[in-house]
Amino acid sequence: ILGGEQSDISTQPWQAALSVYRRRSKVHTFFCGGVLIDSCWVLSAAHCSYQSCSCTSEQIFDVEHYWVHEQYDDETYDNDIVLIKLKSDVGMCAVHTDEVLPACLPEPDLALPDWTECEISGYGKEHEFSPFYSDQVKRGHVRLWPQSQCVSEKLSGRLVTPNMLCAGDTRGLDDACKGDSGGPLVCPREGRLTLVGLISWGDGCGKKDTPGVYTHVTKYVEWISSKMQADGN
Ligand code: 4AZ
Repeated sequence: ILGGEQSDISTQPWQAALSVYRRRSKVHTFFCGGVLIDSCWVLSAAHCSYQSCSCTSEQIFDVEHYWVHEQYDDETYDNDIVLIKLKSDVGMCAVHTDEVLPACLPEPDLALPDWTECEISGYGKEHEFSPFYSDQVKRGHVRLWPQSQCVSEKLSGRLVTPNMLCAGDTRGLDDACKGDSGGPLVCPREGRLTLVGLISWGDGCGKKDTPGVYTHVTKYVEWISSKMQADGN
């Protein structure tokens, strides 16, 4: 997260981190964000899914199974969403605490006003060319761009589809960056923060008048619940 501020995990209790565990060195290497949406279920970006272990910062789980969206396009990042089932022997994974709590999914017809002020979070880079990820979760403030301005002209010509949404800081400060992808864009909705986007891609980080691009979660609510139901949840 560029700009923004150091946050506390109890303010971001749905924030998940994906990492690979290397047995030899006994080191967890972080690579992407994620969002806890139920005790055993995490959403992340499909482009994060070519790895194999999932860990929240306070409660750590292996991945039992994951479903990359059938129409995910590795070139354009269209349908950049993966649903991850956490492994558990007892049918329950994440236990609700002050630090760990699932995010609310939106209703399938949720449409928020343009420029709604929302929040992003993650452990990603604080500067585009920084070699490091942040070791503490950060949060940033971005506004939802009108869909009419969320177009390839604003993003170095890269394709933007209706399954994507744009959000950015009108002050030109806060933005998501490398390592934040898969993590949450949450917006206030009837007094609660609701998951609206997954951090997906952008033209660099924190460039003036250039929004970050997010997977439009509202379009996938049916897809998410059908997968969860088919798995017997
Ligand atoms: C990334 O590489 C990335 N500024 C994510 C978000 C943005 C840029 C890059 C948006 O994961």
